[in-house]
Amino acid sequence: MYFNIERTTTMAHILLRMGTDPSEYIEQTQVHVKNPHLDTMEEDILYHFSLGTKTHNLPEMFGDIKFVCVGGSANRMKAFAQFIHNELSLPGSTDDIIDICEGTDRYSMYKVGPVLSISHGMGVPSISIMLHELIKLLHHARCRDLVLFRIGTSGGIGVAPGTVVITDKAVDHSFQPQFEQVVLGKVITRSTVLDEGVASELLHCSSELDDLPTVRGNTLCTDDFYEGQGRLDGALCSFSPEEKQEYLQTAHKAGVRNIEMESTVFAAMCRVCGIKAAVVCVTLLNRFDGDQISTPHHVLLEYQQRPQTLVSHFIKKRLGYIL
Ligand code: R2B
Ligand code: URA
Repeated sequence: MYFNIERTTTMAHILLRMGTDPSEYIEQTQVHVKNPHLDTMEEDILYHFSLGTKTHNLPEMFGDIKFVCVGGSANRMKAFAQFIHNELSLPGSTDDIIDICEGTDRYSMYKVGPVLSISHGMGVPSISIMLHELIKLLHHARCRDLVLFRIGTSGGIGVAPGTVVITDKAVDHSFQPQFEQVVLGKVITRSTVLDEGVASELLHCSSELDDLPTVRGNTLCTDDFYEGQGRLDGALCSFSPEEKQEYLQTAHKAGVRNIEMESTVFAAMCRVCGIKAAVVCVTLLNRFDGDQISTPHHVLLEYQQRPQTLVSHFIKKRLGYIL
């Protein structure tokens, strides 16, 4: 299979580029699942990935993963895998990069060397299902020292379109850094604070790249693109333009610089499971100026490349490709 051939070569690349002291960048951290019942199961079927512990050798397939990148669209995550393949000068052709989840059309997954690229769809329920299975997969595969990124698009608040926002805190509708999950009819609240070290490292990486306007700020996560994000252009609208502006102003004062739809559950689940994580989203518009995304398609494509470029730079630096 493609990933087996790659794995050997990639580890050789990495060892060559590691320098004399690998401990400089390796911190031994395991992926912790927080579910005592998993140990009692004879088999774990990762249904939405079409993978399982009995049907697949997960440690062999995924044991060398060091970076996981998730994003909404399957096409974009395939493009990211191809981009990383070229950036890391991996052997073989990008045409041979296969969808590991080809047995299902729920999510797509691509592995290139030590990098896993997966789509998660839109919204909290979709990414949450994917993250449960991803975290179990990484646990079964005995992965260590991982960084997990969400790369995506967002609406900006008071920043120019095309700005990349590295999330400090993923916040809910009342601008609190928390995610509320209903479990057995009760609300469980989890913190959504992200890894400070990875965020600072990403900001430093952005300073080394041209044409990549980047800021750090809080990210508002909503359960809807239209009314939920204060848009006036949905099929329904229950508020006035003034009320919309007031909410966006309050968000801005609370340090919010962009709005998207997955960051709180992403941050919360990674935090509980001991995974270092970051959210890197480009803004497609400034929501103070409007609601519709009218930017030309080719410009949007270039914007969407920006989080990929930044994360790729981070990965290359970590692997010693760039000093
Ligand atoms: C950003 O873009 C999508 C909505 O268009 C959503 O998945 C998000 O978080
Ligand atoms: N994604 C969002 O969730 N909101 C936007 O405004 C743009 C992209």
